[in-house]
Amino acid sequence: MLVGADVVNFDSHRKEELAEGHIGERVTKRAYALRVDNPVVLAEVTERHRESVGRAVGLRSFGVLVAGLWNMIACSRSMEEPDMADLRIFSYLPNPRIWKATIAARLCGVDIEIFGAPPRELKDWLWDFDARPLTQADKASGEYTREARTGFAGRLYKTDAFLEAHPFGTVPAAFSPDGAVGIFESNSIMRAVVRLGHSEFGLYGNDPYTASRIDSFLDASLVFARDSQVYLLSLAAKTVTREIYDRAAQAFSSYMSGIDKSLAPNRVFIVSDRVTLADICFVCEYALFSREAERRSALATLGVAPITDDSPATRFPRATSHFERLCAHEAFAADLGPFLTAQRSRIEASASG
Ligand SMILES: N[C@@H](CCC(=O)N[C@@H](CS)C(=O)NCC(=O)O)C(=O)O
Repeated sequence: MLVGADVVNFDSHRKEELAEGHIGERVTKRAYALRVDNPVVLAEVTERHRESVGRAVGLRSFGVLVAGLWNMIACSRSMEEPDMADLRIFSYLPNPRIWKATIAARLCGVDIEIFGAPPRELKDWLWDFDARPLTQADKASGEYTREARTGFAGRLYKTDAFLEAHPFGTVPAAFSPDGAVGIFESNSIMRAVVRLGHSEFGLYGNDPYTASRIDSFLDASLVFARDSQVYLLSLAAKTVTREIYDRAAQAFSSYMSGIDKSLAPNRVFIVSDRVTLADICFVCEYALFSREAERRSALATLGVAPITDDSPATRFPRATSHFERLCAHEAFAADLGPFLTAQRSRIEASASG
């Protein structure tokens, strides 16, 4: 649990909202429901969420039988007025970049829906507002075929409408409910959530100066995220070089020093007296970067150890304890909890293997 009077305040606001049946409750359910690695939660989903679950989970997990069920549900649903979420996000799953949006959504009562599949399966999806697994005809037509650029290899399948909404062609890809507006870059998707939500929680500050200071942290995170992404992708592809490693180490050190300093001498949050987008972004970027420790053997071939082996808790004590405290909060734990548990076993396996 977080400490400090402001947090207590913030928590009680949220509970009040939820007690009134606020849609924030649905965010949590929906986010859980759409975790492709946890199909058990199907039972918890309400009737109107089933189509999304069928798409995100069913086809992968249960094959043709569920595909039939999915079609039945989709047909019956098309006869009703669809229950539109405030924002739709398409991505590979799980994806720490999306957690920026899901955490923010839980904290300010926005209803988002998430479509996607694990990274290796997303190359067999049609990337679109109505994203779905590809059919043989989609593949054969050649109409949607594009060269992958970042994080994927070979071919991807994207509609023209997707590329119009998302000119950089990347995921996570968010859309307005009618699909007309595409929002890209995970920080901007998180900003969209907060602009759609309840401003009284102060997630984006309550005055132009505070909001701009929050932006400063988000921009700084993007500089770090660039080197972090190059490093993580090269680790996964086993193409990491000493130069990439050194750049990532430098970027990590610089970002973490700034965050640590922002929390000095004993501030509870990075920007204001309550949680903001700067805190959410930091937690997600740190979690994403920490995945490097799962690639110990790829690093050993360079004769180096994971960058996070060099005791971040000693070098950046405020930043690391901030991460831990926020991860324990329910709005963060919903995403970070399962990730950190699974990560512990992956790191153990990579150390012994
Ligand atoms: N900085 C972006 C990163 C997005 C990104 O680079 N996505 C990659 C996957 S890691 C992608 O969609 N690549 C599509 C392609 O290769 O065409 C964010 O935070 O959203």
